[in-house]
Amino acid sequence: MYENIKFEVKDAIGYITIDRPKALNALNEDVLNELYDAFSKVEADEAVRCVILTGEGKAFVAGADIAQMSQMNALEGRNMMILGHKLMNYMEAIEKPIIAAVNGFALGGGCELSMACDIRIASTKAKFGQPEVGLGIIPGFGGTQRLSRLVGKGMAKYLIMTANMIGADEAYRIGLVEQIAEPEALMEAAEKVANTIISKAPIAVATAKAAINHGYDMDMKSASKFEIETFTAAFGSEDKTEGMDAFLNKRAPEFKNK
Ligand code: DAK
Repeated sequence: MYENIKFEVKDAIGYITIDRPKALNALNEDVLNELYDAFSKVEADEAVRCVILTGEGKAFVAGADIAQMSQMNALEGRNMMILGHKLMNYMEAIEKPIIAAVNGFALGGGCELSMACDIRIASTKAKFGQPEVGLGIIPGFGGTQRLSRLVGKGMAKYLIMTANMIGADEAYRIGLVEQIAEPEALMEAAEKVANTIISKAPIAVATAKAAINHGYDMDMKSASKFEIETFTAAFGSEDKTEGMDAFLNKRAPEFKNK
C-alpha cells in the first residue's frame, strides 16, 4: 500500500520504516504524505501504544530530497514546507509516544524528523547534522526551533551555521539523543524503551507528552496552569485508581486505558 515506507504493528508497537535506501531515505513529498498517513493510522488504532520510527539501510534520513528540491520554485518549496511542518507538528500532537531509532545519517530534514519524535535512540553509526546553509538554505522543517529547544541556542547556532556533522557520542553529550546502542542492538534498545512505556498507564503517558510539548512553548505560569489541568484529567482516570491500588497491595498494575 505504501511505496516509500514500511508499516507494521506487532505486540502493541507500530513500526514505521522509511524505505528508500538508494536515496538514503531522502524525504520527498510522497514520503512525507505516506508518513502522515501511517501516523494517522497509528493514532486511530487502539492496539498501538508506541511507535518506533527508523530507516532502511545506512541512513535514517539523509535530508529532504535535493533532486526534487532543486526543481522546485518558491511556491512549490513553500507547499513542501507546509507538508513537512504538518507532519512534524502532527507527530508531536498525537497521543502515542514516538521513538526514533536513528540507524545512520540523520541530516537536514532527517535530523528534524528525529527531533519531532519524543525520544531518540542512536546507533553508534548515526551521524547528525543540519547541512542546509551549505545548500544556500536554512532548516525548513522546524529545525531552527526544535534544535535550539533541545540543545540550547548556542549549540544550535554552532551546528546550523557550520553545517558540521556530529557522531552519536557527541549527539548524546549535547542532549540531542537520549541513548546510544550498538547497531545490531538498536532495535532491541528501542523496543525495551517502548515496552517500558507500554507497561505504564496510557492516559498518564499521553497526558505527560501533551503537558511537556504544550508547556514548553508557554511561559512558566501558563505552563503550570496547563499542568494542573492535564494532571486533573489523569487523576480522574480508572488507571490512577488501579495504579495506586496495585502499589498499596504490592502487585503489578493492570492498566485499561480508561
Ligand atoms: N536527497 C537526494 N538524494 C540523496 C540525498 C538527499 N538528501 N542524500 C543522498 N542522496 C543520494 C545520493 O545522491 C546518491 O544517489 P546516487 O548517486 O547513488 O543515485 C545516494 O543517495 C547515496 O549517496 P552517496 O553516494 O552520497 O552516499 P555516501 O555514503 O557517499 O554519502 C552522505 C552519504 C549522507 C554524506 C551524502 O549522501 C550527503 O551528503 N547527502 C546529502 C546530505 C544533505 O545535504 N542533505 C540535505 C540536507 S538539507 C524545505 C524543507 C526542508 C528542507 C529544505 C527545504 N522546504 C520546504 C523548501 C530540508 C533540507 C535538507 O534536508
